[in-house]
Amino acid sequence: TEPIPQRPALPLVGHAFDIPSGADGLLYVMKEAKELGPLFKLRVFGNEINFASGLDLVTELVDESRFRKNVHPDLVILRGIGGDGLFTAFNDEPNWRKAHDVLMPAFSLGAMRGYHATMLKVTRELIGKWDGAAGTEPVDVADDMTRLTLDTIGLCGFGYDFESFSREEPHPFVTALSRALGFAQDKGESIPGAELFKWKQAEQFRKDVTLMEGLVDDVIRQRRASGDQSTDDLLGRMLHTRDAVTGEPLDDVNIRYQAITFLIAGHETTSGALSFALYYLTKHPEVLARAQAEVDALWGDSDAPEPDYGDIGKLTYIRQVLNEGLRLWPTAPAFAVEPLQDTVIGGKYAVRKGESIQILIPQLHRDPAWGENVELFDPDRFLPEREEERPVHLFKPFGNGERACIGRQFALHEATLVLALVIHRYRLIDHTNYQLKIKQSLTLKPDKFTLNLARRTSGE
Ligand code: MNH
Repeated sequence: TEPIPQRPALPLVGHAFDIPSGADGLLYVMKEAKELGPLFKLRVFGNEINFASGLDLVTELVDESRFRKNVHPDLVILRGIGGDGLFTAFNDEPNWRKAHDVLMPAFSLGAMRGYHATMLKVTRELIGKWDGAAGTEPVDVADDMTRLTLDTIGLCGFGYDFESFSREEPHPFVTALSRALGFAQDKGESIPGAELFKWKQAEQFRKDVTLMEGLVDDVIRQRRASGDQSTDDLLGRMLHTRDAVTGEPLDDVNIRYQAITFLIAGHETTSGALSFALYYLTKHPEVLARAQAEVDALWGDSDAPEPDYGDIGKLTYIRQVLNEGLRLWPTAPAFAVEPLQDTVIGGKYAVRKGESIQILIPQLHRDPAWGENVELFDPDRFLPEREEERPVHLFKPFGNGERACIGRQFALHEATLVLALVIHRYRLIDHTNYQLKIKQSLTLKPDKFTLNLARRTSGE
């Protein structure tokens, strides 16, 4: 075997000083992957991190008979927010299987039928706001998409209305969340022990977590008090169904962690995906024209289209646009795996049982197997007839295997509906000649992307 490629490192600190913080850190590891190849190692103080990206290597690493999800140190920090909720649960924590089984039915394709009307209602609130801005003032795309996705998961999952569109400022949950994520990220990157000097931030972190917990505790209490026994949303399922294996319901502490997990995971990534899609549509008028032709074919020039559940499946080009955006900027840009046993990967690199290997999704999504010009935004890569020839593991925006994203159908149904209605109604005016800058806080978003909107008149 050979050692895993790595740049010369300083004693003790390792590569810590080479890695820029925030989104530049992601761009840095992507550049390193280009230069060092499909597998390389970074060391940040005591933590060693392997980064994998080539198609062949990733195909090996997603084999669940040899590898499983790795709950790496950054995820362990996030357990301070999400506890043993699905996203941050250790593989062998019994609550993972229990909650997974209890919640799965709420994410079936059929369940989307039940969420459709609520998703549409929230989209109309976005449109109400954007109608007011059209021709008058620019809109902040990622901020408004965050309003939309938070309200959607709040209502669909918990019957709770964040009322984000009647607020100037983000909901306090969002402010607390982004500060808490920032603290967690900072903690992961800083010198071990440095947190001793960051007691003020640590205290703020505890306050932010308390605010989020307080909100979900209220929601749970209200539902219990209402006597509502229905099981057709996430909260109803968690409160009123029993796990088939143990015959037990989820415990109260776990329900709180699941609620926080879903409120976070259910909105951060989808809002980023919508924002990137709008960015690329703005920069590619020929793609926008095709997408508008698709929605016009369904809804004509109606001022108040009534998309029904069945329409979403017909919006295949919109779906291609979303997928191509997720190819270039998968909004959850990495997931980690670990070997079940000591093993050799890539034919020559020894890795130990439990060792963390991060799969760098944006780089996998730029593998030469995508063809030439991988940086080019081209939704035709996702033409239905080309899906079959694409290697199965070349596109992994939702992670892998049993720990893959449970909310994938939910995200795609919501995002397809929203994107379709938005481009049906507006022209997208790139008033700043926006240059893409990525913002990272756990997930990726275009930073400071604003658009001017104008209502479309027929034929435009
Ligand atoms: Mn989601 C896991 C990406 C939307 C709830 N999600 C994951 C993982 C990726 C991911 C990648 C795997 C992480 C890992 O292996 O460590 N998720 C996305 C993307 C979108 C998304 C790119 C939108 C676009 N996710 C959603 C939505 C919800 C959701 C919407 C909820 C309504 N995701 C989850 C949960 C998990 C997860 C819960 C953890 C699943 C598990 O481990 O059992």
